[in-house]
This record gives sequence, structure tokens and C-alpha cells, in this order.
Amino acid sequence: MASLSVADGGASVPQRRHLVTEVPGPRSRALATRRAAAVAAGVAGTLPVFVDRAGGGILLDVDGNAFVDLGSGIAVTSVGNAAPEVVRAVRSQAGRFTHTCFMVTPYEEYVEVCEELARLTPGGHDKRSVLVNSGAEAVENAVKVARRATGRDAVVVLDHAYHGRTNLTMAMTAKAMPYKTGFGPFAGEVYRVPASYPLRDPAGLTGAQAAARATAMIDAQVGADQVACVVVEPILGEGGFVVPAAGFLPALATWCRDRGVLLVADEVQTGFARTGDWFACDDEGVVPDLVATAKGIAGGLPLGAVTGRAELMDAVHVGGLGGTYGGNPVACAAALATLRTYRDLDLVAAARRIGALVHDRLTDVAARTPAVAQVRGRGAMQAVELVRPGTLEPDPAAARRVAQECSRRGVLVLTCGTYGNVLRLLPPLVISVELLDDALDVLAAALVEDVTPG
Ligand code: PLZ
Repeated sequence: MASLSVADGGASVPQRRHLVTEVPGPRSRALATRRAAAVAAGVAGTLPVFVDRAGGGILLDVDGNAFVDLGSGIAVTSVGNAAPEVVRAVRSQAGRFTHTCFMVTPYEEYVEVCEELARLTPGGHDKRSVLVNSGAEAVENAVKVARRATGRDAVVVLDHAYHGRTNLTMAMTAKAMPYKTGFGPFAGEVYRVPASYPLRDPAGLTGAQAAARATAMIDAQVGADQVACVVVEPILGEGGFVVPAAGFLPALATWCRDRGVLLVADEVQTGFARTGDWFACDDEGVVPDLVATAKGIAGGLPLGAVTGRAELMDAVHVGGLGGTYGGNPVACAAALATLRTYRDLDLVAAARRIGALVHDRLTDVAARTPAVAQVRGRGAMQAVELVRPGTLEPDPAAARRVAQECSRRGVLVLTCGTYGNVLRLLPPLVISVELLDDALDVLAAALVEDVTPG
């Protein structure tokens, strides 16, 4: 089987879409009944099949249905689900020790992950890292460091941003429903400015102009000298896979540097080969002061990090950063194996090949589908935004229907966007060409059948 990468991560699970029951099947439906009686209703679900096994680009459910996974657990299992190296490392580490608390008695794996982060994140400067358990926790800690290092309070975020579900990161997240509604009051000193959203910005607005629009608002409404940091997703993730116009991030970075404002890149979703670079900031050579990471760092084990300029990170007093589980040894072992896998299989190159293939296929479908307003993304982070044909009016119902039809045919596709009208593809980077092609056939058919008039 031809593969986009050197080898398939989860070769033990047959890499083939195959449905044996209706979706969801009887076993999943029985589990859904138990779920409803035990799990809080506030926890959402995309595809109501319960997973039994997963490998490479396939999710096998408890009824024996095999789905092509175009979500990677929301950009987490980029090295494939149950990637062999990761499984080996987790088994071996769990057999040695599962936890000590790094703040109590340290271990080498934590240090080695921080050494790797210093090498891999943008910029050749001296760096330090702290390890945490999630993306939200990474963003929170980046803000703590930025405030302590600058002595300033204000945090600037972008429209359409997603940064997490904790109190501070809810304040930083743009979308009210479902993330914020009813959960206030939110943390103070968080200010929102316009992002660069080429599809919805005035035609011809350049990246530099979009940055000037944002920074003029900061100057007028916050005051640059009050701002500790500007936090940006280099490509907006949950907000709709919005790629800013070229020049937006570099202009923002320059504005920050000239005013002693720290630039924090939230690379939680874009990081670790996903966009066809190690980090999305690399595309335009932007070097943030602090980088928040999680998701793709550890092949599915919970781990996050803040990596930044040594003098900023070390501005925090001893004991000011930490947590019981941050940098858990099993998660660190998984991260080291995951990072080895990115290198061994050259998954940065794989992400570029996947991106080209997906973009071509979606562009071809878009030409026949007036409801597709735009195909966009970078590397293996691609999306289509759906609207009512001939307008820019978002069509979230169409996105939901297409995603549902794909699930019914054995392909897991996620939606996103402030308006819920974006279908996003985040395939594992080890997916084979055949499997990806097959899944794109299903998606193309669902799109054309659903949203093409007549
Ligand atoms: N920053 C850019 O994408 C997580 C959220 C899913 P955690 N995105 C998926 C959901 O509905 O909860 C994310 C992100 C960016 C931060 C986060 C938060 O990461 O690991 O979910 O806390």
C-alpha cells in the first residue's frame, strides 16, 4: 500500500473503511444509553460510536465498523493512533514509574522534552520550558509568565480565537456558545481586536493593513504600555481554520517588539508538523517570545508546554510555575517517542503532501459547489467554509449535514468556525494515499449531493 509517509503508524489495524452495521450500531447505542445516565450532558459528542481500537488513520468501533479518521482526536494523534513507538515508550515508562511529581523528585524525561522544545520551537535564542497537562493550561501559564516578566496586566487576543475552557482562557476565547454562555464572570484585562480573515475582510486588505487595524485598536482602547502580551493562533483553529493574509503576523510581531509587548503564539492546534512546518509561525519566519503547545506533542497522552525566551521564563520566582501532574513521566516518554516518530517518518514533509492532495481535491469540488465560499488551510490543516450560494451568509446546517453524511458512510469529519459553517480536515500524518483518497471521495460526494442545487 503506497503511503504518504514512510510507514503507517497503526499498521496492526487494517487501514480500510468498512461498515458492518448502521451508524451507530447496536453496541454503541447500548453504550449511549449508559452514557446518558452517567456522563454529564454538557460533554458534547461528534460521532456517537464507541471506539474499541484505533491505529494509523482508522477508528474501529465496538460494532466492528472501521471509520477513516480525518480528525486525529482534534489534531492530537498526528503520528497515528497507537503509534508503535509511542506505545512501546508508554509501556516501558509505565513499568519503571508512573509518577513522582517533577517538583518533588525530578526525572530525566521531563528535562529531555524541554531540550527538544528548545531545539524545535521557532528562534535560535536561549529558551526554557515548563510542562503542563493541557492546551488551556499552557496558555494560562504563558499569560502568567508574560505578566510577571513585563509587570503589565493587559492581554490582547484576536476575534475568532480559541484558547481553552478554564476561566482565563474562556475570557480569551471568542465564541460564546457553547464555550462561555452562562459561565461568567470571566477574568478581566482581556481585550479583543480584529483578526485577519481574508474571506470576510474588505477585498484587498493586506496582512500589514489588517495588523494596523488591530494595533490601532490596541493603542486607542488599551494603550500599548499596558499590554503584557498579544496571544495569537498563527492559523485560527476552532474559529474556522482561518489563515491570516501574508504579512499579518510579521507586522504584529514588529509592533509588539517595538513596544515591549510579548508575542505569544498559541500553537496548540497548529504545532508539531501539522501545517507542513514544525510550527505554523515558521512559515513567515515569525519568532514569538513565548509558545504554548499541547495536542500533537505526545501522540495522545495529555501534555502541554510553554517554551520561551530564557530571561522571560526565568523572571518567574521559584515555585511560581508547576502542578502535580505537569510533565508526567509517561506523557514525557510518549512525547519523546512522538517527536522521534515525526523525524523518522519525516511527517513535516508528509503534512505538505497531504495538504497539496487535500487542497487539490477540495478545490476541484468547490468549482462544482457554489456553497463552498473558500478552500483554505496549510499542510494537513485544510477546510472548506460553507455559505448560502452567492452570499457570505454562513450555512452551519449544511456543514452539520455533510459531516453527518460522512459519518454515515464511514468517514469522521469535524466542523469548526465561529459560525459553525466550516468543515475541517486534520488527518493523521501517517495516513495512506489510498485511505485519504477514499475518504475524500466520500466527502466530495456528500458535499456535492448536499449543497449543490438541483
Ligand atoms: N488553544 C489553539 O485549539 C483546543 C478544543 C475542543 P486543551 N482545541 C480543541 C473543545 O471543544 O474543548 C485548543 C486549541 C488552541 C488551546 C486549546 C485548548 O487545549 O488541551 O483542550 O485545553
